[in-house]
Amino acid sequence: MSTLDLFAEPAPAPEAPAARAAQLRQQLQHHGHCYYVLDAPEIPDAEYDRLFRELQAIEAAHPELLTADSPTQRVGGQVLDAFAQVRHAVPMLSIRTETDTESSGAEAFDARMRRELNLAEADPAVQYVAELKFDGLAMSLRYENGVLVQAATRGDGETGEDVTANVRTIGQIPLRLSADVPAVLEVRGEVYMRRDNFEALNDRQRARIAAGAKGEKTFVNPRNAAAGAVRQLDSGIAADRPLSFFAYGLGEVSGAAQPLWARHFDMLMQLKAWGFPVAEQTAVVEGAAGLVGFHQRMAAERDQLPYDIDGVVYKVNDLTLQQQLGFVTREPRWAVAHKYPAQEEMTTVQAIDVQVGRTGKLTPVAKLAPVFVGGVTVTNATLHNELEARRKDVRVGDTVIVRRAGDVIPEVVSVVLDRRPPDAPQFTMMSHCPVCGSLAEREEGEADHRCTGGLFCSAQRKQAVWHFAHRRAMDVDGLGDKLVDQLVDSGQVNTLADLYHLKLENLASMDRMAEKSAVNLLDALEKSKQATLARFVFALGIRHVGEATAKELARHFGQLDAIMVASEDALLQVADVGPIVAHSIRTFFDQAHNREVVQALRDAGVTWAEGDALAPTEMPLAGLTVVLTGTLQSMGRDEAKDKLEALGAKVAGSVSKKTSYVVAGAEAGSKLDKAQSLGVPVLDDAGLALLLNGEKP
Ligand code: 5U1
Repeated sequence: MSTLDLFAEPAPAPEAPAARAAQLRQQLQHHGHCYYVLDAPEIPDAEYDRLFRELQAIEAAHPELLTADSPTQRVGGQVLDAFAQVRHAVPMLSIRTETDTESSGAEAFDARMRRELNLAEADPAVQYVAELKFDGLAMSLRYENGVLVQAATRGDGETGEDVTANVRTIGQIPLRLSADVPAVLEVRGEVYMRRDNFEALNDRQRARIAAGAKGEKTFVNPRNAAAGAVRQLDSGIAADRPLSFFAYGLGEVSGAAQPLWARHFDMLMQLKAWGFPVAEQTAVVEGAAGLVGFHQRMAAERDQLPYDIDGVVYKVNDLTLQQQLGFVTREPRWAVAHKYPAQEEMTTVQAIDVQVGRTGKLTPVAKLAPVFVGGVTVTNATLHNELEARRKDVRVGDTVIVRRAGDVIPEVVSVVLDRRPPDAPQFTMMSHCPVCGSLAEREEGEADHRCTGGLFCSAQRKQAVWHFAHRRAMDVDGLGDKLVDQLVDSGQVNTLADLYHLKLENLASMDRMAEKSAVNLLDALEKSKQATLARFVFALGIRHVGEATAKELARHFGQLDAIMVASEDALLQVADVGPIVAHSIRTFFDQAHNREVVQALRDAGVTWAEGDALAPTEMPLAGLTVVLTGTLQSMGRDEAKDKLEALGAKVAGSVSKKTSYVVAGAEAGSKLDKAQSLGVPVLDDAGLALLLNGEKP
């Protein structure tokens, strides 16, 4: 039966519990097989759990419907034929699992324990061991006379699979223990895969698939990868998949001279002393408050752990009390697992939109049927870029598994291919920006498409205005982020040139804008109209054109019109400009709307001194290296730097023997000391004025 068949049938009406129970049993059997036997789950755990709970509820309400073969009557999965079967000397128990809020679950467990132990209110708090619930594969390790003789999976709790050869490859599992261990010691715990090892494994798998290897696949999550590795028939392959282990319990223990421990925690510490990994977070806590505190701490730490956990486990610490509490079917009464909200869920893709970011990056975003995952309702998941969307092959109409861990943005983990509608089209990135219609381009070697609209694209407008006003661009003092947001959002600034048409009344209507600040801003805008060519070119925000490149362009071409019409070949002649930068400049000025913005800025009065292109060597201060330090009286350091560079000097940040001059203002510090010790000439404001006159002092 395919998953499609399973989901195609609508759930029977509530008045037909027998039919629904039969259907659920069939579905759970199918998915249990996929999960436990094939290691290839088709649905997220949360979906499986929901079906399981629905069946449990029906059986509880209608005990006559309970059948011996119901999945609710079995702890684990089936045993693979290919592995030898192992009968556990002591059954591998399951654990009562609850998905609860942190306090009510812990309090209910503590209240249950106190009731079962007949404790009065005045009696002291029960002591618990709080542990992590690892998201891996339960394992029983049997040591005889200190030697690992067998590793077995849980299987159905009574009979598991002999996976000794594979488990021997796990470096963390001791093959031989010190001589003072009991003659027979079965250590129980969880085999898991660390997240970094999982990522590395999937990278290797992708490389193998890309190289054409047959039968290879990537893994959905670390647990799935760990289970796949443990069930490898070829232990050489298992060894290639790095696994880890945490111990948390015992099976058969015999041949010890006297009782070895009185508390669960002491037993864990003994296992640790014998060389088994025990999670360092394991803690002894008192009463419900202690359990709640642990739950909260672990929920906060969860995403920083190097491995996945899906909840926490609470156990009564005192072994005598554990014995007194006993078992219900296959679950001990003295333990409970509290699961965190599922981090993976299944939903459908209703559309794939393309969003344009402030830097022009085009991001495909899957619009999802709302789904509650990782504690929030998720309706969007980024697909990052076209390559990623294609790699995952996400299509409109697809059923997908969505993951949201902690505060990390939700992502599509994989597509449930069985449920893909027949004519779902593959995603293709659009050729033009969905916001402004400019060309969308992907540069060679880059994954992202970008809108080339720059100044013109409204999605990029805030970023463009903010960049334009920057101190090192047009230097518009007082035009901060918040004000830019308001001006753009209110529609007062649609193009950069609109900045120069702002009136006092426009600014006064903005939040937290005093009249004095508005007047100052208008003055700053007016002052900024007297630019330099380099600052203006930098202010345009052409991709890849930083401050240094803008200066080189200004120096090389002398005039804006020359830059605007320069071919890529001509641009390549400029120091600092390579093919990517040349292409970016050409593309920018090829767009009519960008040329229109430039013209509108000129019309608004933005101007700069234009000159002929000068070869750098012909400039008056060519060949000089100047260091600026301290507070100058005549001008700010940025202004001095611009002026010196415009005359061909290089302005450096540190003093060396090669420095031509150090210009030192008030409170100059170590740079001045160094200049003096190296004998580099030191200039004051007057000396700087001479330099800027093109004279060498
Ligand atoms: N940490 C931990 N995980 N875990 C899982 N302890 C623990 N104990 C378990 C299980 C199934 O079972 C025992 C309570 C029998």
